[in-house]
Amino acid sequence: MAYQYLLIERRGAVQIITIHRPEALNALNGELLSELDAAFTEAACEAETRAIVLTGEGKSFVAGADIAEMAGMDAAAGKAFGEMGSEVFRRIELLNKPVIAAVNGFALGGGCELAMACDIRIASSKAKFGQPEVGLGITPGFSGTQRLSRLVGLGKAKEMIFTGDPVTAADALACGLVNAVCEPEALLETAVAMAEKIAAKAPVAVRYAKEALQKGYDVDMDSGIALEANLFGLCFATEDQKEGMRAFLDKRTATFNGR
Ligand code: CO8
Repeated sequence: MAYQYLLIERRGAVQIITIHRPEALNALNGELLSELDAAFTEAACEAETRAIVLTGEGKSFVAGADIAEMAGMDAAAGKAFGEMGSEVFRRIELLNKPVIAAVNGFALGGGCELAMACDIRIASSKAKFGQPEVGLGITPGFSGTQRLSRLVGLGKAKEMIFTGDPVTAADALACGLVNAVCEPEALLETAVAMAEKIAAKAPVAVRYAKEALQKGYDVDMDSGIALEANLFGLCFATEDQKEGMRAFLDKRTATFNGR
């Protein structure tokens, strides 16, 4: 499918999705959100795609939801727009494949929320993260109040959201908002290398591990352990489990077919 605001590139089993709306620092309008949803849904269905890297073109990852588009909204339209973004981000979070955000620059408002919906965040040393919404008269609306506190703790999330102050990549690393920071020129390759490493593992096992981590995070410990047990058991119904263990015993590298 052709997109107005996205560039799609394949590198073996890794798909790179680049947000490309540089004239507005990749701000998320309704159309861009719909395209993101379509691109991730497409990637979810492609057997050859085993991991996804999401990045932005230019000096911004995403500078937030489109303020010009939101400016005239009433309460009902604001709620609908917030719900739309939250639903798209939730689908990314629950996608059947791992998603790595390569945060190249500004990740503000909806941009920070989009990065947080990804499984892993790698930041350029030039990246800036923040939830500046209260300065615009709104709260974070794409689930930022929920994900930020889970990642950095309630106190730090309140500080970031109440003040609206952005944090540097180094600060984001220190508070657990990102997994790693690297030089801007190494960012994409670092993210792709991690995605390739994941893509070489057993795809069904990676998918079940993501499901156990993601769904188990929001339930009590015993329910989470039961969820893990079910998924662990299902792994033994896959060809990849047979291959992975046989390869270990044969002292060779496993080749997984994703079944
Ligand atoms: N929306 C629309 N346009 C934007 C946005 C945005 N979020 N961010 C930047 N742009 C546009 C600018 O208007 C400008 O356009 P033009 O050239 O036509 O004037 C162009 O991008 C370049 O921007 P700047 O000239 O401002 O670039 P600077 O390098 O000087 O500044 C900043 C970069 C600091 C990132 C600055 O652009 C900025 O502060 N942007 C807004 C950041 C922000 O507040 N983001 C949060 C938005 S609110 C949000 O995301 C809520 C999500 C939940 C929504 C819930 C639905 C109701």
